Amino acid sequence: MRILILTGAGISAESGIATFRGADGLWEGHRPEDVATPQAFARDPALVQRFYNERRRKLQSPEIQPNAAHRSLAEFEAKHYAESRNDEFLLVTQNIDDLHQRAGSQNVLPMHGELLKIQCELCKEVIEWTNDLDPYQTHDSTSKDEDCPGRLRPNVVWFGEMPIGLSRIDRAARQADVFLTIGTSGLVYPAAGIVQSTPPNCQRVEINLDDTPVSMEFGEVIRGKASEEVPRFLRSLA
Ligand code: BJW
Repeated sequence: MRILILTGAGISAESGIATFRGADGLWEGHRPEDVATPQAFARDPALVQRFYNERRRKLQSPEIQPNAAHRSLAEFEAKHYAESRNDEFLLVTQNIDDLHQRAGSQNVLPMHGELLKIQCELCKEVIEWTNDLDPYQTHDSTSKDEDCPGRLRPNVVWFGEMPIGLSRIDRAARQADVFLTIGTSGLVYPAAGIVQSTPPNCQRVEINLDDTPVSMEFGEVIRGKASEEVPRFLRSLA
């Protein structure tokens, strides 16, 4: 059985990470569309870096830990797909936190990037990063041997930029026997459109607290908390 999973901010909400579009989801009154764009970074780099600095700091605080949903996905993969290849089990996440990896998931594709990495705008080198980033910090400031003058930015995918791994995701979707989506609003593309690439005989399951604009694409909709419904659903699959 080939299984493709897509997770969004809802799976990390119970770990204490705010969603984007929930009641607590606005950040200082800014919509994600106003902060998570290259235009916003060009216009107000201090604001955008502060947004990511705060989230990077919070992600590393001791109270932020994987929850039962993250853990059950990792356990399911370890138990049934430990030796598997060719993305028989693929966990695509839109989240930039590292909670799936910390829970022990192996085959994870973070399609919107990773908060604990930064990228040089000029040479595109990706660097692991746990500290704050200054608005105009340049690559050559990170080490005395480095002479690239490019500006550093969070290694994340903003609106208008190309998400990571799209052809791999499309291939996994076209071959999926089960497609499970967890805690995503179905508002942001191309992630919200992955379901449409799954074959007609694919078991399509949506776990979310609420209906989404793409709920009608799923044969099974499970309404409830990810921490309860994901372990329950995975037990039913096994
Ligand atoms: C719970 C829960 C609990 C809560 N249990 N559930 C049509 C086709 C293609 C593109 C477009 C299109 N129309 C428009 C576009 C362009 C644009 C787009 O989608 N815009 C929309 C606003 C309409 N897309 C892009 O620009 C993308 N790039 C692109 O399209 O490139 C060109 C291209 C063209 C054609 C094909 C392929 C490519 C890039 C999108 C990048 C998104 N970036 C962000 C920021 C990342 C960095 C960061 O984190 O800061 O990604 S925006 C933000 O939204 C973030 C998220 O990953 C993403 C999705 O949010 P998510 O995860 O769904 O969170 P929420 O808060 O919205 O929802 C949480 C859900 O959880 C809710 O439903 C709750 O009910 C639920 N929930 N608690 C279960 N306990």
